[in-house]
Amino acid sequence: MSKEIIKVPDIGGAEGVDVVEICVAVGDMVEKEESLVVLESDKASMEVPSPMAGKVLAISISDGDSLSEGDVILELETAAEEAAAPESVVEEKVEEKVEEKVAEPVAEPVNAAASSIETINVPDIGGGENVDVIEVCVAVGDEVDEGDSLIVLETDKASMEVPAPMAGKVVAVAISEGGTVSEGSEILQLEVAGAAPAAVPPTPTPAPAKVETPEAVEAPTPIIAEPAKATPAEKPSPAGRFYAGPAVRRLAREMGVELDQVKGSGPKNRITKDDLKAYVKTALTEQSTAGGAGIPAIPEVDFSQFGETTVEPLTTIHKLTAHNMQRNWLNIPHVTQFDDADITDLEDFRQSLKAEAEKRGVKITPMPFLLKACAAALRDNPKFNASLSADGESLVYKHFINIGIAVDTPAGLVVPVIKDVDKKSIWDLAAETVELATRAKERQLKPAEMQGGCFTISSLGGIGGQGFTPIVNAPEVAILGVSKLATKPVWGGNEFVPRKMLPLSLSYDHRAINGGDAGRFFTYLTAVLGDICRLDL
Ligand code: CAO
Repeated sequence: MSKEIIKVPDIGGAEGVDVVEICVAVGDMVEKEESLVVLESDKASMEVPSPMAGKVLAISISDGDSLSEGDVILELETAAEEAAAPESVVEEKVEEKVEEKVAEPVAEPVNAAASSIETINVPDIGGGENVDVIEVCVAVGDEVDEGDSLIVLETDKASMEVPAPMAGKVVAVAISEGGTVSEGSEILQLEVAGAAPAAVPPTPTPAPAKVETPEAVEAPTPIIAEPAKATPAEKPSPAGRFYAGPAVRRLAREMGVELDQVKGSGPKNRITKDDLKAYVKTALTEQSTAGGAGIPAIPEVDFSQFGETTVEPLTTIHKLTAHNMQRNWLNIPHVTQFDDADITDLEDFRQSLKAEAEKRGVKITPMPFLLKACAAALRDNPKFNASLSADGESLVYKHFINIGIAVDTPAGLVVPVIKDVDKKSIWDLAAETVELATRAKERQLKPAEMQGGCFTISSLGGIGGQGFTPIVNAPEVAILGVSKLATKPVWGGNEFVPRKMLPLSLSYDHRAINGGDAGRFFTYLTAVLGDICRLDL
């Protein structure tokens, strides 16, 4: 084991380069070539890779520090054989450093008219051949200012931006993301107002001074792109800007993340690996929350730690119902209104039909009367027999009255639809309710028998309860919940009298229906249920 001091290598003579990301922490094990720190000058970003594998013992820099060649970055504990490697590493990298500076992008004037077309080529990129184009920052028609980034290139060690050497309008783009370029490759053509500038000859790039082998190990020199003009960090490019080092860009590509969606927390809003990880974590959490509405996920609990458990998969119907319920609950601003209908007379009448019902072989419950009463209320209050258009801009009124009935089956909740309720007799409706409910429980319903509903009745009256708030069955705009009939004392003017009161709850979509509409519908409905003479039996 030995301790090695890792210093800032030759960074092309740049002084006072900002530390924008420290990629490691004390205690981390790093591989050879793994990024240690991302530096950024006003002209380029660069990553300093580790010259050897080892464990980070101490870090001597902080985010935002300004570094120059030779400044200590960190201390590494390395295996003995790793420590022997530095010389060769430094030698090898010294060779790589030749011509590391990048010349001004070359503008080749086509003509010198008042408005000219300039071809912008890839400048000297430190001898790099077939360098990946990872971002094209402009599109045909964009106006660019001098210094705006045109493309971002990436080698395995650094990302570099090629800025526009002059202001102008992009008239053609010769490269695309995912392609490769070399020095001299055409990037794009720029329409430049005024006289064309003289061609800028490639700046001969001085070889850097030979690096003396220091006592301490120098990290390999990154390839540094020095575009001619600085791209101000604060200035967004026409295509929108984000700052990220090559490692982050690589990771983002691997994970399929669009970096322009990620908020950077580093200096100049640079996107760090942690930002990327946090973005992916949030996206996954949101995805696992059904509906993706940004609602915090319900934490998963291992219930077996509290006692014995069994797991039963949901039926398809149950899963579908759950999905629809959540969709409707999240999309519809629900209001639920409550009232009791005095069905004393209706119940007397229903009881009087029992003998006839038996003869007809039909069971007569309150349901057919509810269907009839709802049909009358829907006819009188057409907004309840409507649906909102998908764009929410209009109401679609239906000139037919089809009512769904929620049926509780062993496989889950299903809603068969009785068509043209207003045109059917009490006996027809009673028979159809039993028939559809039976076939629903036997899972024999055809899809068409569950479609075309205008309104739904959900009756728990045969089961129990004083009231509940049903969820609107979109795209319908209202649903009636029916609870258990109870005999209650009602003030008759002189005394309390026992009356059979049916608790009703009306949920409606407040986008389509307002409180006044609902009040009128409910008043009409309870009046019809309370006076069978008004029911078109
Ligand atoms: N109050 C008191 N008794 C009632 C009643 C009420 N509101 N509604 C029905 N009953 C009685 C019936 O008269 C019948 O009594 P008898 O056997 O003595 O005649 C008994 O309760 C059972 O009725 P039923 O429930 O079988 O028949 P129905 O026509 O009222 O309802 C159906 C049919 C299919 C709607 C019902 O069986 C059902 O599945 N209901 C559950 C719906 C549900 O789960 N809704 C929740 C949806 S979540 O929003």
